[in-house]
Amino acid sequence: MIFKTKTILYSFLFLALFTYQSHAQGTTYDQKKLDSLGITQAQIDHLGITDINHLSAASKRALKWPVDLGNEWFIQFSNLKPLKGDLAYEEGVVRRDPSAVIKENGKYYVWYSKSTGPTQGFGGDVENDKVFPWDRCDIWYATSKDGETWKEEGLAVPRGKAGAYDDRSVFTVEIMKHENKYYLSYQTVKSPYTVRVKNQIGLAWSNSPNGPWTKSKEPILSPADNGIWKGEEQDRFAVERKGDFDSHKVHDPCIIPYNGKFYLYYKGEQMGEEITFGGRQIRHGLAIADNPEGPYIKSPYNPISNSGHEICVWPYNGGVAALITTDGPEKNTIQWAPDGINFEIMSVIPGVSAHAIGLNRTIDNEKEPTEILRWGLSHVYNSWDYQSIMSFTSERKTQHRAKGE
Ligand code: AAL
Repeated sequence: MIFKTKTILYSFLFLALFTYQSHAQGTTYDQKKLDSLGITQAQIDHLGITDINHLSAASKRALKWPVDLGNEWFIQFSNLKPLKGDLAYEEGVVRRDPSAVIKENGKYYVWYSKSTGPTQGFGGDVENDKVFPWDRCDIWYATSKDGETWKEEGLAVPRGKAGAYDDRSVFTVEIMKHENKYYLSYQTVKSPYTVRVKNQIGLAWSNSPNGPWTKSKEPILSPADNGIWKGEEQDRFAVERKGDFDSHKVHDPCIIPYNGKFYLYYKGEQMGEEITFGGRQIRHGLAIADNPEGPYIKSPYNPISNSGHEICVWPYNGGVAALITTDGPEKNTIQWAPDGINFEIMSVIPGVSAHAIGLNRTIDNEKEPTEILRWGLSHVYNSWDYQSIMSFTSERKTQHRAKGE
């Protein structure tokens, strides 16, 4: 009996010591076994996996991550800061969705959606009411010496005349400068602004950032025409067929010169949109043109994201980087595509305080992957009726230490 107890005790001690040692030092696996699983010893050590014969579902996913990912793409955003001067919050006025910031004549320039008065929503008379804060908007612009105090310069692009495709609202604008010409791309809505109304993208160009602007006669991009509404009632969730990811709305345009062509990234909204395990069904698309004015042809690879909201893209290292926020299972990630089309997750970042980002295109975007996000513009909901433009900063985070550590 005593002998038996001793044997059991020793066995336990041996086992405990063995387990401690193998964990303390990490287990070295047989190369054949590693090869059969298609993994390396370095991956096991990096991920701290206890036993490759018992891989959890989470470890199996982690083993698919690239080992050399690093933290170059990992950042955190600051809280937003109010602007000064004419772009400070003004009761009764909507200023939102700032474009990128560019520098001309020694001044920063920004364009944005501007409207006045409260939002009534869709419950009443949509012919005369204001259904969203971005309804009944025109595109205005402002300049600044320091990026903090802004002077509103005036109207850049007004809504179209009654009957035009942009007669109800022009909003959510982006700027592109190419060969000394300026291009504003923006969303357009034709009246009446019902919940089923299709949203399109328009373009205006000028030889000066101060205008005058010439508008495209037709939209440069429209929703896919392959969804079918169910019934006559204004219900955007009732569909016979949903159609492509952008069958209802094309939004948030951003054109960048890329590989000798013009890449128009946009947000798609689908007829019969659902809430998925990542939130709203929102995805991004791409349309490519040989000339800035178009025609823009949608990529057969669309959608090129499975998540996101407002478009925030910049060229980096021969490819295109994108900040993906707000909706979908891959929200709060920064992604990069070597060809501008096939995006992979480069970092998963803490909640993004800065939405509808207006990137600061004066920053050297090639310095490091996220350099362009060091400061720029965003907007805030002061209330459901009124929004104002704010500034953001972000910083790289490369270590996590306790106070005094
Ligand atoms: C934003 C953008 C578009 C939408 C509205 C104004 O977040 O996605 O611009 O139309 O909301």
